[in-house]
Amino acid sequence: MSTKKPTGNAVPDKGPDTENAKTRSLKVHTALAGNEMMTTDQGVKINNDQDTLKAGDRGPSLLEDFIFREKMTHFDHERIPERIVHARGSAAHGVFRLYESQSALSKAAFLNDTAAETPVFVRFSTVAGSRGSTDLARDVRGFAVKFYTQEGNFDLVGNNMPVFFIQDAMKFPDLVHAVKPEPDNEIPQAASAHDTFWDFISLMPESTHMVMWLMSDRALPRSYRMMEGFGVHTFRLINEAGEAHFVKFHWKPLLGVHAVCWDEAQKISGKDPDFHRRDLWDAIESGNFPEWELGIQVIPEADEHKYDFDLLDPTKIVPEELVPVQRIGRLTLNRNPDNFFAETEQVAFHVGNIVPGIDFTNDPLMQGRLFSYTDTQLIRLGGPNFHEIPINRPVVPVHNNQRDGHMRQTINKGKVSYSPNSLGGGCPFQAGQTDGGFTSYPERVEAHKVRGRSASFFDHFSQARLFYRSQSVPEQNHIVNALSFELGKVQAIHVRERMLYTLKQVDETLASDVAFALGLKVPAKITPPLNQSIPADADPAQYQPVAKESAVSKSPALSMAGTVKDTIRTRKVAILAADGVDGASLGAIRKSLEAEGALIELIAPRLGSIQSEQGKKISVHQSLLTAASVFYDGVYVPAGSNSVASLAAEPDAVHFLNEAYRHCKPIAADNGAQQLIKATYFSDQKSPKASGGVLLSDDASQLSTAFIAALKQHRFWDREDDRKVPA
Ligand code: HDE
Repeated sequence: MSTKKPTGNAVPDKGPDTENAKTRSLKVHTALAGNEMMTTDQGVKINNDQDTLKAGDRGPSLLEDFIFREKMTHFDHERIPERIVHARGSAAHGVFRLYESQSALSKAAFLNDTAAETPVFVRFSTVAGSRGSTDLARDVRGFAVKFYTQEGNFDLVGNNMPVFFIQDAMKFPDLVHAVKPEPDNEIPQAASAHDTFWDFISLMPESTHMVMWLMSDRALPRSYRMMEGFGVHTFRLINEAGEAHFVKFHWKPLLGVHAVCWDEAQKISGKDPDFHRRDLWDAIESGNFPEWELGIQVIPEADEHKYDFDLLDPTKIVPEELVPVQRIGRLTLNRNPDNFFAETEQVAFHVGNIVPGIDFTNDPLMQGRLFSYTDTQLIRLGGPNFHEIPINRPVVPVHNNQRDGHMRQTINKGKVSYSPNSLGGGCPFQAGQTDGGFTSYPERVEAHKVRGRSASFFDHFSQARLFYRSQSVPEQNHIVNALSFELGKVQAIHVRERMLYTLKQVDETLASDVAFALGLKVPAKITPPLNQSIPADADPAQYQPVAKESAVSKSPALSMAGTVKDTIRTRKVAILAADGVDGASLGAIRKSLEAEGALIELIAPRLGSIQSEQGKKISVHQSLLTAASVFYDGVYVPAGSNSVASLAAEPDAVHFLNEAYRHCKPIAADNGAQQLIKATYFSDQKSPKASGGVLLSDDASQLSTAFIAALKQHRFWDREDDRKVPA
C-alpha cells in the first residue's frame, strides 16, 4: 500500500491559478512529513477510522472497541475551563530588543544587554466576553507579554488602559460579577451596557476615571496593532547597587493609536466577530510585523510623595507632562502560534513572574493579583505543573525540590528532593546575589495591621476630569454617546440618576449632555452618599471623594487626536469596480497605495474576475455580499462608464459608500465615477467639515497623493457634526 496518499483522504484540488489564490488556501496545512500512519495514543496503527466495532454490520457497537473509546474519551475532555476574565484572546510570538542599557536603573539582564534578543509571547484579549464572543465589544483589552529572559520569565500583564476600576483586590470578584452577563438569564454577552455593571459603578466612585477610558474610543481599537499598552501599577526597578526607582511601563504602537466608531464596532461584531484576531494573524502571515516601543516613566524613590496623587493608587496615571515616557526598546511580533490551544489557550501569565532588577510595590491591587494568577491556573490548567507546558517553560533550566502532581512531565532522578541535603551533594544550591539570586527590595515597613485604605486614595474625579478635558471635541462627543447608549440600556432609573450625579463631579456639561439623551435631569444631590464601598461601622463622611483639580489641567498624551498619523502601512482600502472599469484609473491608484504599504481589495458585484474597458481580466477579492465597508479604512471608485453605471444600480455599492462616509473614512473617486457618487446620500454635502476626506479628481497622481494624505489621518470625525447620512 502507498504510504504517501492513504486511501480515502481528499487531495486538495489545485484550482485556477489566479492572483486571488490566497483566499482559496491551497496550502496543505500539516506538520507531518507525508508518510505517517494514524495510530492510537498508545502507538497502535489504526486500520479503520471510519466505523465503530459492531456485532455484525447492522448490529450493536461493542464495548471492546478501544480505538473508538480512546478517540471519544479524548474528545469529551478537549475543553478546559475558560479564563474567568480575558477568556477571548489572540497571541503571537516575537522578540524584544533593547535600545540602550538601563543598568543605572535596573540590573535585569534583558534591560542591560543591547545585543540580546529576548523571545516574547504576547496575548491580547477582551475582558468580559467568553471565549467565543466578539472582538469588537466595548471593553478593556488585555496586553500580556511574557519575556523569556536569561534570568527566567518576566510577565508584564497589562491592559490597553493605564488605570483600573478598583483600588483594592478585595473588590475584583464584585467588579467581575457585575460586568459579566446577569446570572439569572446570562444576558448580555460581552457587554457592560446593563443594570448590574452600572449599579456597581454608580456606587463605587473610585471607578470613575477608568469608566471614562472605557467609554472612550480606546475601548474600540481599530486593531490590536494600534493599541497602547500599560503595566498599570507602579513597579520598582532595582539596580546593581540595590537602589530603587519607581517605574510605570508603557507600550507605544509604531502605527499609532486608532479606533473604530461604535456603529462600526457593532456591525463588525456581526459581520466578522474575529476582526482583531484575523487582523493580527494576517499582518504577521504577510510579514507586516506589529511593533511597539517599550516606554518607562521613572520616578526616584525620593519623589514618592511629590505628586497630588498616590503612586500606589491604580486608578491614577502619572501624566506624561509631569514625567516623560522614555522609549527603551522595541517589541516585534513576527510569528503566529502553531496551535491555538497549546499556546494561546494554555499560556499562563502571572504578575508575580518577575526577575532580579524588577520588584513590586504596595499597590493593593497588585498585591491581590499576586495571589490570584497562580490560584486560577491551578484549576484552569489542571494542577501545579502548568509551568512545564511548552509555552510556559522558561528558556533557562529549572532546578528545585518541587515534585510530582498531576501531569508531571519532568522525570526527576535520584533520592533527594529536599534541602538542605548531603546525599545530593547539596544540590540544587541557593544562588548568591553575585550568581543572580533574587532578593526582594528591603522596603522598610512598620505599621499597624489594618483593614483599610489610605486617605491619599480618595480623590476619584480629578484625573477623570483631566482625561475628559484632554480629549478632542469628537472624542468627547463619543464619550457622551457611549454613556448615553450604555445608561440607556440600564432599566433602573435610580442607577441612571446616580451615574448622572457621578458624571457631574467630572464635568457638568458631560453630565447634562448625557442627561438630555436619557430624558432625565442631573440630580442636585443623591441619597445615600455617593460612595457605598465603605466598611460596616465606618463614618460615610470620611469615605466621600475629595473634590480637587489635577495639577495638570490638560494632557495631550491622553487624546488619540495627536497620535502617529504618518503612515498608511497595512491600512485596508476597498476598490469598488465592475465590468468595464477603467483599468488605467484603477491601476494607477492601486499602485501608489501599495507602494505606501496599504492593502488593497477589489470588490465587485460578484466573485471571480471582471473585465476592464481595455479588455484585461482582473481578479476580484470580495463580492459586495462578502465584503462590508466596516472592514476597510477607505474606499476608491475608479472610472469606467459601464462599471460605474452597474455599481450605481447596485444598492449594496451605494450603501458601501454611504456607510464609509458615515464612519468618517476617506473616500476617493475618479471624476468619471460621478454617477455612483451622485447616488449616495452625501453627494451634495458642501460644507468643508462635511466634505473633508471626500476626494474627486480625474488627475490620478493628484488624487492618489490626496488620498494617501487622507488615509494617514485615519478619520474625518468633523463630518459627524453635519452627519445626515443613513447607513
Ligand atoms: Fe487580571 N486576571 N486581575 N488584571 N489579567 C487574569 O488570570 C486579577 C488586573 C490581566 O492573556 C486572570 O490567567 C485580579 C489588572 C490580563 O492570559 C485572573 C485583579 C490588569 C489578563 C486575574 C486583576 C490585569 C488577566 C484570569 C485585581 C492590568 C489575561 C485568567 C486584583 C494591569 C492574561 C488568568 C492572559 C487575567 C485576576 C486586575 C490584566 C483571574 C484578582 C489591573 C491582561 O487571575
